[in-house]
Amino acid sequence: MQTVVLAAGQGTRMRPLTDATPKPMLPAAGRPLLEHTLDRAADAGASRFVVVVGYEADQVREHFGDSHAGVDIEYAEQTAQRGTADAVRAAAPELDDAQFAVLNGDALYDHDSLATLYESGPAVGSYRVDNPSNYGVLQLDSDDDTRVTGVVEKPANPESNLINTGSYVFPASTTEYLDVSTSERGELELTDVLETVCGETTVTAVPFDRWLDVGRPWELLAATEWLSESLSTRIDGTVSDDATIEGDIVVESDATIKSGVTIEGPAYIGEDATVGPNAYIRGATAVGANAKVGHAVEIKNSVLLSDATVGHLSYVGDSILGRGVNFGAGTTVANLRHDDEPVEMTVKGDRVSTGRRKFGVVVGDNAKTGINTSLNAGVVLGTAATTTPGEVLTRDRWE
Ligand code: TTP
Repeated sequence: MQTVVLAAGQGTRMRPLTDATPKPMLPAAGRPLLEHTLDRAADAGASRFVVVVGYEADQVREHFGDSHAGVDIEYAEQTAQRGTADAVRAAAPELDDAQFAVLNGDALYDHDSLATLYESGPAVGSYRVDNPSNYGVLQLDSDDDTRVTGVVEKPANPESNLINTGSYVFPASTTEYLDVSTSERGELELTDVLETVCGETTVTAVPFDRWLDVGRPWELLAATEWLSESLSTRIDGTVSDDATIEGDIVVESDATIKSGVTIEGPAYIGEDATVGPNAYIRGATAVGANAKVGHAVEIKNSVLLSDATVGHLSYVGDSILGRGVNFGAGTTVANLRHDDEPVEMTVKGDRVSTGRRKFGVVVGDNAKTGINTSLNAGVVLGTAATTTPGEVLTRDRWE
């Protein structure tokens, strides 16, 4: 089935990690989110992809070129990010006159559920949650609870706990309904298009076993945890004879694991990366290409993007470090509150719970810490921001 994949968004809730990187290109377990989505869609039955690009479009085009997993890719450009209906409108001229799937390029779907969605069109992928009021909740026909009649955004009193995953199979005629009016939050929403389609034909809710929308920084850790489950050991780089490796670990070519290192997988060590000597890596950790983890450093359940360096005697837990970050020696991340409550973060000016008892810091590309910096749980250090030696950072610093 022809599949439109939305990858044009600005990813504002993911800042500073998206200051120069489109969100679908952020890596989980060593590969961009979008690559995982395309893989699963190809397995589920995608016959061709129309990838909608916009924000930092060239990074997507250059990475994927004109095919992935044996499936041809065409690109559609969404010049301004006006919303998901507008993104599909940008793709419409590329579509054949047949039903088509729409997926978000920054969400993860379980393989079998996606295959079921493809077989069940017209259909919407749905997911059961405990807190439906935070999502778009599916409205279902009172006589047939597999039939979708619409979507209500963030209802105070949700009528079900089945939410919209943003994955759809639409009939060909949907392209006639893409001109919707601007929603309350100021966007052209695909859910408004869906409402019209539900009035025209039967749309089935396909419950997904697993789904993850990667919108905010801690969800990138959740994506890494999920995708690390399917890593299987592959050592293409060099591992010292006295390093200890447990669990499933990928060590890419030209990566070096030095003497005295312990890695408890699942873990991913990218091309040309260096770990150790005497470092300790645990949890679902991914170390990007050409990153450096120095002597006696501990990294736990974290993501280091390419070219990040963590100097000797540092601790990084439950954190995300952007491209080219440099942590001075003795930098320590706090990842737990004294009151044991979930760590909070500020996202677009709002204080929100990460839902995680353990959560560390989010550091933008090329930020640097002075030696012996302490970073408090939930703090953001922005792109190219710095700290002085011995500084204790308890509030976000964006520049
Ligand atoms: P969102 O996650 O709602 O938007 P976003 O990715 O821009 O992130 P943020 O809200 O943090 O700014 O978008 C859902 C999907 O749709 C996602 O895959 C990006 C894509 N999208 C577009 O392709 N074009 C658009 O205009 C918008 C708003 C989203």
